[in-house]
Amino acid sequence: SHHTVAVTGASRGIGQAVVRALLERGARVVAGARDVSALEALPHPNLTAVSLDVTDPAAARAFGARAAELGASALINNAGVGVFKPTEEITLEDYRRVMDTNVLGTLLVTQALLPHFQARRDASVINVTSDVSDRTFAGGALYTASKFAQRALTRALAYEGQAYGLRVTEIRPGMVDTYFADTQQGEAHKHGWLRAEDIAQAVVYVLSQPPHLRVDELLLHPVQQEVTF
Ligand code: NJP
Repeated sequence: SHHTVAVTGASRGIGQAVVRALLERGARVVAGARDVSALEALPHPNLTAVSLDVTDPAAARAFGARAAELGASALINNAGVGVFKPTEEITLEDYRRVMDTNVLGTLLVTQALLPHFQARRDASVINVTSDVSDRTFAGGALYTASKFAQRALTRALAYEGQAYGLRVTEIRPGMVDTYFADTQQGEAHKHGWLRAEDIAQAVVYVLSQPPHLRVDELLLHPVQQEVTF
């Protein structure tokens, strides 16, 4: 692949695996996260590390500008956080952190690249949402509200992007063994969960399609996860 791809939340977990998989495929990658030292721990001639807090409009604009300058043809909105609590325990701070990162962050970074993508007419946006972007559960109010909203942003962009050849994809992972929701990678109870690399391969699949094909959505679960649709 000769793409230049912008990836958010690239310092660990799924985002880091996406960066590695794309670099292995010969892509140029513009990787953003707050933990720049983690981004820079993966030195590669085709990797540009950018300090990015997706909730910061100026940082999102700078990230988009850098990616546009490097000729980005794809954006992977992957940055995200999870807080799981019963409704009565959700604080204003929880609300702002989850909604700002997952919803506002997706909006700001997408907006930062859209003028460039509108001019190119062959770009792709992949939003890593969740298998719970259309269902919920006890303790999931805040997180699933953010993922329902992120799904809505994704789908509205798909409609709008038709006018300029934009291909928009929602990747919806079930349980993935990462650092998600203040956990550690490799914890015993996560045995059998999806690996970050599994999601990275889904991203590679979407970006490898011929120009006439758009992948609207991919829903991916570990076999051990309960069937829920
Ligand atoms: O989580 P983790 P995942 N600005 O914690 C970054 C979704 N998902 O890889 O800024 C910029 O290992 C953070 O970087 P840093 C989930 O909702 C997961 O599992 O340096 N970046 C780190 O690189 C999310 O959308 C599961 O702290 C920010 C990355 O995000 C996506 O998968 C299930 C940021 C998080 O890495 C990746 O999560 C599911 C900010 N303000 C959906 N805040 C699952 N793991 O089971 C955070 O359904 N990041």
